[in-house]
Amino acid sequence: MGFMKNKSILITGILSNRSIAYGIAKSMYREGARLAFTYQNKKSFNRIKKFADKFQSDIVLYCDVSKDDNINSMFNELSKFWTNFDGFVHSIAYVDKNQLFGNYIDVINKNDFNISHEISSYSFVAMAKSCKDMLNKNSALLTLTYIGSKKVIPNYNVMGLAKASLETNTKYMAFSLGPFGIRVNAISPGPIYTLSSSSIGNFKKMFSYYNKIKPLSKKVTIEDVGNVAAFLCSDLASGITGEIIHVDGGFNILGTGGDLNNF
Ligand code: 0WD
Repeated sequence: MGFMKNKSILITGILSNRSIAYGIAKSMYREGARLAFTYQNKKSFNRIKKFADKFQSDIVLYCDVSKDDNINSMFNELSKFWTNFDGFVHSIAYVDKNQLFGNYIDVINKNDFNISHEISSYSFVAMAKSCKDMLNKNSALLTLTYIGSKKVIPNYNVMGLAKASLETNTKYMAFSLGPFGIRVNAISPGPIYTLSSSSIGNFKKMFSYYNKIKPLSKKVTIEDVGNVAAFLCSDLASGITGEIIHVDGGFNILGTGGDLNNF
């Protein structure tokens, strides 16, 4: 019997089978969760439908989180399948590619600043606000962040600020929803090749540097992230809320760059 049996979880942010949300869906499904999915782009419906079939789900809902109305109508649709449920995974981030390469001061502008924060941080609390009354006690909400929130990662630029906002959002949400028995956490994975990450300038270089210096030699996979996500959204993690859990092979503990084996 899986540790997520009887849990109903909504998964956002699957774009391909390389998406982190895909690894999360795989782990949650293996542990017995019932899943529902959202898709952002009408063109990707067929693809997401195939993933949903694979996870024995017939719930595939349109949602572009940049519009509050859209979030509300998506949960309204979801309520036709599930009157109550046990949480959602927010695996969504966006900023125009022009922000992900170059000197921060030179490329930043107000419009991209606002969009990155709205989609990558505000949408997490907007979703929670919209579905709060549908969430069972012992529900869990989960988002995905990145170490660029705390330390400078060249070319990550304004997304670092948006992730810092998302992490603090996670903590305030945990405080706000704790009395209702709802937990809120974030996972901070190491870099993983996906459609989004490949648009970050020099990602390949940064990826190989990270893999060279992190304590664990194995590469972090979407399955590694998925397993931690399943744990955090299960009752096994009933005492954990407001946390940012690193699934990065230990990269975040380093206080120095360079190849540790050469010290
Ligand atoms: O190295 C990585 N891949 C890392 C990713 C390391 C650490 C953290 N993360 C985070 C990302 O910042 C993001 O929050 O994990 C989350 C998922 O990232 P991913 O799996 O790398 O990305 P991907 O498979 O491309 O899916 C992210 C999706 C979007 O993809 P595109 O490429 O179209 O931006 O977020 C969705 C969309 O499907 N998304 C939206 N969904 C609803 N409404 C919206 C929106 N307005 N905008 C983007």
